Order: sequence, then structure tokens, then C-alpha cells
Amino acid sequence: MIKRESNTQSGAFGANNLDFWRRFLHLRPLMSTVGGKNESRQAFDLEGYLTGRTAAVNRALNRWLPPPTAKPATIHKAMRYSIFAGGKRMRPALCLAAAEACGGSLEDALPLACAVECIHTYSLIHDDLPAMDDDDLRRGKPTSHKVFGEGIAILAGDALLTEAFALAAWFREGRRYSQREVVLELAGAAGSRQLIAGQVADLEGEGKKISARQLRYIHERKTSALLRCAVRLGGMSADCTAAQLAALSDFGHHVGLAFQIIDDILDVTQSSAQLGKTAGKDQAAQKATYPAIVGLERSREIAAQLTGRAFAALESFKGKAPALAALAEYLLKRNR
Ligand code: GRG
Repeated sequence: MIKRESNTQSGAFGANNLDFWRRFLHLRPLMSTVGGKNESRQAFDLEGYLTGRTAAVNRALNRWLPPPTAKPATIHKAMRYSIFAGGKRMRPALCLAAAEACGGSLEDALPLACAVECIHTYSLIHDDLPAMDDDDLRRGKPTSHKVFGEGIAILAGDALLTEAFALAAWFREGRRYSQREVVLELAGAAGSRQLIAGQVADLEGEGKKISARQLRYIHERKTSALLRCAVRLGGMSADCTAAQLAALSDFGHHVGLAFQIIDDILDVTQSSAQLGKTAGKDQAAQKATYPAIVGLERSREIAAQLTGRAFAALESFKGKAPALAALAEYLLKRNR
């Protein structure tokens, strides 16, 4: 069951996200430097868009996740601690923007946008565990295991992963996509051939010299698969055509790769305070990254090229995907 009473205690939830967007977008008005046909990006109010969509996602998560008072309270508090810790909500925003590009509704896309965010947050909780990246800071706060202990942190991740599939069960079938296809989409992206495969390759690559090709394999799975899944699910919620789904897949794939390269760049160029997570971890763990293999400047060029490919994938939407274009541009220029 995901329809639950709303929790009146969480008035402050999500405030971090909104403050972040306001700060970022006031400092850096959207400018079009990549990808050509960009009038719609210049005109698009990304700040307003993200403020509204982030608030909608936070309200939905607050309503659909078990309340913090539900027994056993510890696990529900831990789930909520991480999910409302102030993440950027990029995956749900991409999911909702994809739905809109295909003429869908917020209402139909929201359960899937929330499902992807639950999977993403679970992966961060587990990634931070001592057995994985062993990190103390996430989303500007102490990591789950630091606050709740390792056992509860593992279970909070497990519970969020499970909740994602309960949310996916709310998918309203249209003419083209069944619930089964939606569940398989989510399971495919989160499973041992994609998200977990990327994490395995990442763990096994630590301290080893790996090629750019192997690094791309990791990025495609660890990061790009879930972003691609987010936009595909948005399209599916809108009963998109096969051609639209293919364009969204292409877009999500390239945006996802660019996202991880920028993440690697930020790891070496920004502070922990700015990122809300420990900076410099990749180098300390001797992880292969694009900056380590090809240098910072070339990494920036590759991220810009990938973003250009993402813009190209949107051309078939003929200007009807301004939010997706603005998000791709933001993801390239972000500093957090
Ligand atoms: C199954 C035990 C077990 C662990 C799985 C799959 C996994 C652990 C970890 C995923 C690997 C991972 C953390 C990939 C990084 C993707 C990435 C760049 C995350 C940061 O995303 P942002 O910047 O974060 O969107 P916010 O906090 O803003 O949501």
C-alpha cells in the first residue's frame, strides 16, 4: 500500500532542495552554449520548473512513504532521513520532464519519478557503507550508518528499494505499456546487469589501471542506466510512441554519461561543503575517473559533446521538450 496519510510533522522537508535551486539559478542564468537549436532553453524558466516539480515530488514521497511514527519507527525515520536529506531530485525531474515532452500528466508520472528517487537514495545509502565507499557525509548530512548504525542503514536501503516497486505498481496502464514492462524497466536498471554491475566493476577497479573503455562500461551502468530509466519511465507514463521512447533512451544515455563525468570533475574541483559529500574520494580510493585518465579539460569537452548528443536526441520533439533540454544544460554546468 502506498496511499498513506500525509505526515504533518515534515513541514521542512525538501527545503534544502528548493534553496539550492534558487541559489544556483540566480547565480547562473541559463545560457545556451552547447548544441545549437536552443531558443526554447533560453526562454525556459528552469528555476520555476524545478521549484514546482521538486515540491510535487517531495509532497508525493511524504504521502506515499510510511510515516515516521509507523512501527518500527527506526526504519521509517531512517528511510525518511535519507530521502529528505536534500538531494537535487534530478532523476524525478527528468522523469516528469520526459512525461510532459510526450504529452503526459504529472499525476501519472509521479509514482514512477518517486520510485526512481527511492532506488537512487537506496544506492547512495549502500554506497556510503563501510564495506563500500565508507563515507561520513551525504547530501550535506552525516550518512545513514553514522546516524542509525550499519544494520539500520542497510535495511533503510533495502526498504527504499522495495518501496520503489510498490510505487511502480501504481502505474496506470495505457495502450502501449503494461505494468509488467514498467516493473521490468525498473528492475533492469537497478539490477545486477546495470546499477549493481557498475558498482561491482567500480569496486573491482579500485587501485587498478583501467582503460577509458572500461570506465565507460562503469559509467553506463553505475550512473547512466538509472537516468535513462527515469526518462523512459516518464515517457511510458505518457503512453509515448516507440520513436519517442527511443529518443528518450538516447537522451537519457548521453545525459547520464555526461552526469557522471561532471560528478568526477566536481570531485576534484569542489569542496566537501559545496558538494554535500566528501570531495577528493576518487583519488583517495584510487578510482579510475575521466579526469584521472584524460585530464580535466578533455573531460569537460567530452561531457559537453555528450550533452550535445543528448540535445540532438531531442530534435524529434521539435521544441516540445524544453524542460529536458534545460535540465541537460544544467547538468553540464552544475557545480554541486
Ligand atoms: C546492493 C549493497 C548494494 C550496494 C549497491 C548500486 C550501488 C550500491 C551504488 C550505486 C553507485 C553510485 C552511488 C553511483 C553514483 C551515481 C551518482 C553520481 C550519484 C550522485 O547523484 P546526485 O548528484 O545525488 O544526483 P543527489 O544527492 O543530489 O541525489
